[in-house]
Amino acid sequence: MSPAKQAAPTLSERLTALARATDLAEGRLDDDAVATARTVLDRAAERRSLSADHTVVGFFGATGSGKSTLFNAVVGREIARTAARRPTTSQPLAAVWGEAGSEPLLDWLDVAQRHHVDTPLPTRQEDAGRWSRVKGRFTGAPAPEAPGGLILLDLPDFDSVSLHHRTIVQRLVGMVDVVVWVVDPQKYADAIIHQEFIAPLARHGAVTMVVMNQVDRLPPAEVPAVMRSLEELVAEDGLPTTGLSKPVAVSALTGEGVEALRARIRQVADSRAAAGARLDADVTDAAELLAQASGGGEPAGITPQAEERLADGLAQAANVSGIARAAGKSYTLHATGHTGWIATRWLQKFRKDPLRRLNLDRGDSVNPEVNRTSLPPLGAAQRAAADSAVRTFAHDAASGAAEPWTRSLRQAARTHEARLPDAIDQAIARTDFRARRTSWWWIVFDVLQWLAMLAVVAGLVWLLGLFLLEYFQIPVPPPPYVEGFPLPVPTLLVLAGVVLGLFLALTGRILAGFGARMRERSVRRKLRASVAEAGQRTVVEPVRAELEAFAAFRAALAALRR
Ligand SMILES: Nc1nc2c(ncn2[C@@H]2O[C@H](COP(=O)(O)OP(=O)(O)O)[C@@H](O)[C@H]2O)c(=O)[nH]1
Ligand SMILES: [Mg+2]
Repeated sequence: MSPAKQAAPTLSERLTALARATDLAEGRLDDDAVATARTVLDRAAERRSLSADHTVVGFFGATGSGKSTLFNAVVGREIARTAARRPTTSQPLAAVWGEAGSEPLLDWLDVAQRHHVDTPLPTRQEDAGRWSRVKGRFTGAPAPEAPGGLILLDLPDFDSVSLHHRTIVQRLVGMVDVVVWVVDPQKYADAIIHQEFIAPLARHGAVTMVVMNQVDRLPPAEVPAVMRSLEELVAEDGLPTTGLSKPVAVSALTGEGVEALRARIRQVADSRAAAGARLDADVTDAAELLAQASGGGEPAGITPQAEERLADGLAQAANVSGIARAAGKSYTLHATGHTGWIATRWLQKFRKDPLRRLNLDRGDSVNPEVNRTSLPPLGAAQRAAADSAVRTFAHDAASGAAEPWTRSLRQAARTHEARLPDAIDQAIARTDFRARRTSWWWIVFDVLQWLAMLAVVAGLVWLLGLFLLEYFQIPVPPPPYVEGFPLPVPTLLVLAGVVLGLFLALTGRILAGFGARMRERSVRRKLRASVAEAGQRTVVEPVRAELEAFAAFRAALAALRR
């Protein structure tokens, strides 16, 4: 694929590219198009393994167009009539020039009747005695040094009443190297030959000949008009009307034009290029069919925004916000467990950790490989959210592509549909909530709270002692005072302890609020990342692979384009 490689691809390269495109089309595009491509690939492999020295030329046409008579005329011997037991040709019959390598080729063609001709195709001079009026305008090409091998086939009628005959014709029209359409002045305009036979092989102009036989039946003055009319029809079929496929007028009866036809056949055989040219045209046809099946347009592909949207949808399905909120509340609960006023802390025991309520309270020690949450399976609404996120993602990625690829991209997005809820669950299980981690400032608050409580208790004990001593009328010195305070030290201790405790509880709660919000945010971020990663694995990657298949398919078709 180097940029320097601009030269037209060889047949081998085109076949390789077609094989690649066909493999990629399999299961994605229309089965008929794929089957056609496979047939072309198989036939090409077979034909290329057989004699490259021989050119197989087949005479095709309607009943009575004169194929067998013309066959004999071209060969210069009455082979067809002697070989055929019935007046209509029921089996393909071969005239073979060049023995070596012809047998396997004829076996592949499944032609049993073979007539080996040891002399070259006769020339005009040799024919002179056979026909009373020879009007060959064509002098013929000079005899080549090493004439190419030739297999000329006389075939059953394509409009035969016998299905068996028609099957033989259908098979061989796909196998011969050169197709010769033999028409006659009466039937040359019949729709069947044009629509069902000539037009489908319109790309095979380089290996197609069109012959108007029986021109002797027309008044000579009408011949040019009839030939023009045939030329127009052939042009409508899509064949070029110059070169090999330009119609020739012949008469198997008088020999008119037979030499011109022979010269064309000789030329084609000697060039030894027809077999390759035929396969080349077949490849073009098969590629065109695949391209049609693929349809126009191009998928939009995966955008970062689409990935974001998918992650959002999956996060919603996974209840990421709910879990993050629970993690925040859990944080507050644990924080206030350390920072709250000692006197009221026992009330905390009655509050359940929101993470535990979600079965997500498992501290730091998790084995991510086996761990799963005990979250209930996704509910209907959550499933619907996940489905809709996946569908939207596939829709966005496929937008602009034709139907088969839209379908295959949608399928790709849902490859792991059944696994998605599990993957989401695993993603949550893998996420480290740090639910049990204590913050350093909790410890500071905890110590200070206990000190505050100690002060309260010490003050109370002191005051109680003073009260008891006074009650029992035991004289005691007055409690000490701190400079500037109207209250005695034990009372101050109690008051200061209570004030400090409440102050710590209040500031602790405010700080816990900040911390909880941070924890909530971080858990949400981590969960979303985990869920997004699960989405990447189960949805984005398969879609990406499918987009790559599309690109590879396109590239393969481009690589075989001439
Ligand atoms: N006038 C005339 N008759 C022909 C010509 N070619 C074939 N025929 C006759 O047309 C009939 C059918 O010929 P045949 O070769 O069996 O046709 P096929 O069915 O296409 O093989 C026979 O009676 C032939 O003699 C031709 O060029 N001119
Ligand atoms: Mg015949």
